[in-house]
Amino acid sequence: MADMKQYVEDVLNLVKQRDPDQPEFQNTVKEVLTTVVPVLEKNPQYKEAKILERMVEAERIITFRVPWQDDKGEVQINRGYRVQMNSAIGPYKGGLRFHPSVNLSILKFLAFEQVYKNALTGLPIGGGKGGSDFDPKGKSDNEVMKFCQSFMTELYRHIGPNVDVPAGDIGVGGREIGYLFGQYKRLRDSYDAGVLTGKGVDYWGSLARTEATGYGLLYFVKNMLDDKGIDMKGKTVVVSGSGNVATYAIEKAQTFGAKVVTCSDSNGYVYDPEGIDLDVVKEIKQVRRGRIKEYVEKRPNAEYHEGCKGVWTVKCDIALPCATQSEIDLESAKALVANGVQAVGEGANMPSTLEAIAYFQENKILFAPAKAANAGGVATSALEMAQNSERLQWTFEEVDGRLQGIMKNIYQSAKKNAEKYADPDDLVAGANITAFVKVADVMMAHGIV
Ligand code: NDP
Ligand code: 2IT
Repeated sequence: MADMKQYVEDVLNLVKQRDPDQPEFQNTVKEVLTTVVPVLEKNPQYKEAKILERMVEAERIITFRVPWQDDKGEVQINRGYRVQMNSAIGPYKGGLRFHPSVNLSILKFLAFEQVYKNALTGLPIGGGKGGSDFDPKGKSDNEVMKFCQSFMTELYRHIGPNVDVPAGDIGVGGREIGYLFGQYKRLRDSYDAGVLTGKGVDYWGSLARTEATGYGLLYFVKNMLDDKGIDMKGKTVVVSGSGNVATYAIEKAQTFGAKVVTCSDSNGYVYDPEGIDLDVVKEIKQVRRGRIKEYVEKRPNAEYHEGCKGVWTVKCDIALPCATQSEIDLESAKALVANGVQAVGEGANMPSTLEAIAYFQENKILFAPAKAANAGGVATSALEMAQNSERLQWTFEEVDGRLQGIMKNIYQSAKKNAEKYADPDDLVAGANITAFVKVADVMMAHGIV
């Protein structure tokens, strides 16, 4: 045992040495590697083949200049990235994030997570991530289009339906995917629909892709609660964020009979004691691209609080972080536990810090880790790729039915490996082990590449 623990320590030190300025990447690598020690023990061939050292090194990283002109005619320069982390199981697959905080550490953490998340789906996709420090907030449609066209003018040479298939993430939704696809099509002069997912349903997009991450999160959490005999009906739920994932998480939680009392954006959160009115949220966020504080204008009994961290002090049975990384730190985890939270389901990527996860686990809180719980989005992207390959579009019910089956399968395989290798309720270890073994075995089969 000591031997493999030491091997993991050595690789973590190597990552720290090579990328001292990449804390997010170091954290996600630490989370995965420390949980797979028992499988390394049983499979010494992984160490001989230096599987861990290979996994922590991206296959390829592309960075590029994105020049564009704003509405005033001023020239703007952003930085574009694509991290092609691992293509063992299939073409690189993963979203694009447009947010001023984007840097290589954040994209490498997201790309690393994506490799194992994608493996969990059981579908043939490798892992990657990309994006830019471009801030879409306050930009006109014309500026967003100009930016997307310039971004794609470089990115197009690195992607393709069998090479690398980007999709959305923070700041990249249907509008951006439309502009990106339009420019790709123009540059290639070929209708390669499978090069991007999250497309509009009238141009080869999949029904239910928009809803898939939020719905999938709730399917996963429901599986986890059902297993413990806990009914979601009547439960009080706290959600953070008010973007794509948060919106459809709220929608499905409400369908399951839960009462969602909060949502937020980066400025603050709203608390609605009667339950969030999702039509109001959709009108503010999807139609007007406004701020969440406008919610109280339509719902006088609701309260708006400046600052998004306070959302975790609201009493609830279930917490669903659906905004961004590290939004639940140890202090917030303590507040949730003190208020009696029973379950936490991660809709965002790495929303809980390592200290927060440890605290939830010490306190026996049911914990659904991001790479398992939010895999429904990318799984449905893979279903979109399948539909594009056969040039057919499945019904909403067909896609949603498959999504439910995939989320159940992810839950069951994570649970099985938690029982086999760790604490039976440790789905962090269970999910990591399931995914790691799959990726590692395929890398072994491919030889030293
Ligand atoms: P959106 O851009 O649609 O929404 C993001 C939401 O999070 C907004 O409400 C935004 O508020 C808030 N937010 C963003 N950054 C911060 C921040 N630094 N602090 C506080 N709030 C913030 O993105 P998505 O809903 O698509 O993504 C949300 C999370 O889910 C991300 O972690 C993403 O990686 C993850 N995810 C997304 C999937 C997808 O299919 N879209 C799939 C799996 C995971 P504001 O408007 O003020 O910025
Ligand atoms: O984090 C994620 O899984 C996503 N942003 C979705 C990626 C995708 O390719 O659909």
